[in-house]
Amino acid sequence: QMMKFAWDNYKQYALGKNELRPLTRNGHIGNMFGGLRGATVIDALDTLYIMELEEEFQEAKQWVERSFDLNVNGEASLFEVNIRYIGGLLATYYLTGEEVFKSKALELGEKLLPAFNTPTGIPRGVINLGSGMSWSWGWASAGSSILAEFGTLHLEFLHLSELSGNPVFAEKASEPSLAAVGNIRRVLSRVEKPQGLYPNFLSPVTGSWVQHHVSIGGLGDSFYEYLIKSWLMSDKKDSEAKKMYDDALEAIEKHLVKKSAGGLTYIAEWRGGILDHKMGHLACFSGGMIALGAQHSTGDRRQRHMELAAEITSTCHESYTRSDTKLGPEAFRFDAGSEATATRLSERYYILRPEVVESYMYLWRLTHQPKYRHWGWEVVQALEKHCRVEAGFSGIRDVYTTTPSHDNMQQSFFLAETLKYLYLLFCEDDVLSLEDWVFNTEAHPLPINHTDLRA
Ligand code: DMJ
Repeated sequence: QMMKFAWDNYKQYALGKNELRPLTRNGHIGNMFGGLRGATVIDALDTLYIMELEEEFQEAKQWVERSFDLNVNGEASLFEVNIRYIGGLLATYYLTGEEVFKSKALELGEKLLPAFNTPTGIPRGVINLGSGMSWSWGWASAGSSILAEFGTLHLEFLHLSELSGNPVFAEKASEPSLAAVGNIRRVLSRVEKPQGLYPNFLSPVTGSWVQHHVSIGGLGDSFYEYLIKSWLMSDKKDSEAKKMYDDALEAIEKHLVKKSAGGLTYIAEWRGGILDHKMGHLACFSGGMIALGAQHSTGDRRQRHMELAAEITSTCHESYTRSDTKLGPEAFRFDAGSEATATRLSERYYILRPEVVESYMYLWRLTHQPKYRHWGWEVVQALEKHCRVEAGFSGIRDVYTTTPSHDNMQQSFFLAETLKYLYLLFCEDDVLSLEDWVFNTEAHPLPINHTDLRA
């Protein structure tokens, strides 16, 4: 019902734009997608499909067939186009077997390749989808590329190679330097890691780190996620990815995992050796990731990682329960007497992000402890109470007040991720089973070892 409401309003007021502005009842285009349109359509497709919203799925599919134009000219984020558009199209192709989704994914994938034409093969963050020119984000220090961006291509690009028969996306190009994501892996496994940690900024020209900021939240997050999921998606054959994940997690445990005075476990950020005792909402996906990885460890390590995953998820839950709306802030801190609460005005907002319910979903599926469903239900109620407006769902500017100030944005990831993970939290485990699927970082399911569930 929440998904239908979000979709119906997007369709009525913003179809063909990227996202819905639910208060002003119009569409938002934004500047991340380089002239591509319909981000919400593509992000919503697989969610509509798995929720069996048949009529709505057909509306979305029809838009893709009739109106989704790839001949655009504009500055796109390589990362966002990959996780939302390519991820959404691939997942819908695998779920439905309908060719239109595959052919659009492949055509769009080709348009991203020029971003990899750098001295190291590490792609730049921004690409003009028309001219193929690429450059780094203006805000990224010294023309660097971002770990969470170039490290979050592997799952989709392997499928692009598999489906197209063209090795250039993945590993097997005749010239190794032409294999887009294989090459990224090579650069990363060779570069020296300070104390085993991966900083967030790397030069695509020299292949060295530009700044020593490490975070499991924004700028770093999905790089770690794609290591463990690459291994799982390969049916546990990509042992290089598993080793990189294990080593990275060991360094994170050693240097970043902390316990607050009040007993809450959190993952701090690291700036050139100095800890910043802050966790972003984005970092809350890590409970789910660590639990998923723990399933494939043995003995002490398995138990330790399951405990860590549960503790982090519980801390993220605390960041929700300690607010008046029961929704969590963009970032929360553990300093100056603060425990899992935002201390800065600029960090009090909630933009319909999924990471906390994502961890609830994994922890539920992997432990079946009822508390995760209870916590998920608290989120459903809070979303209905504070984020539902007349024409859709909106983010809120301050989770610590129940007098609503809405931000007038229904993010596309709310339909791709937040509502999908909530739905899966209350489904049987065999709906998109973790044995058969990995979710890309936008919650688009990709089959493990290319198993086709329709077979
Ligand atoms: C999503 O687009 C993805 O989950 C991404 O990895 C991080 N940010 C948003 C949701 O918060």
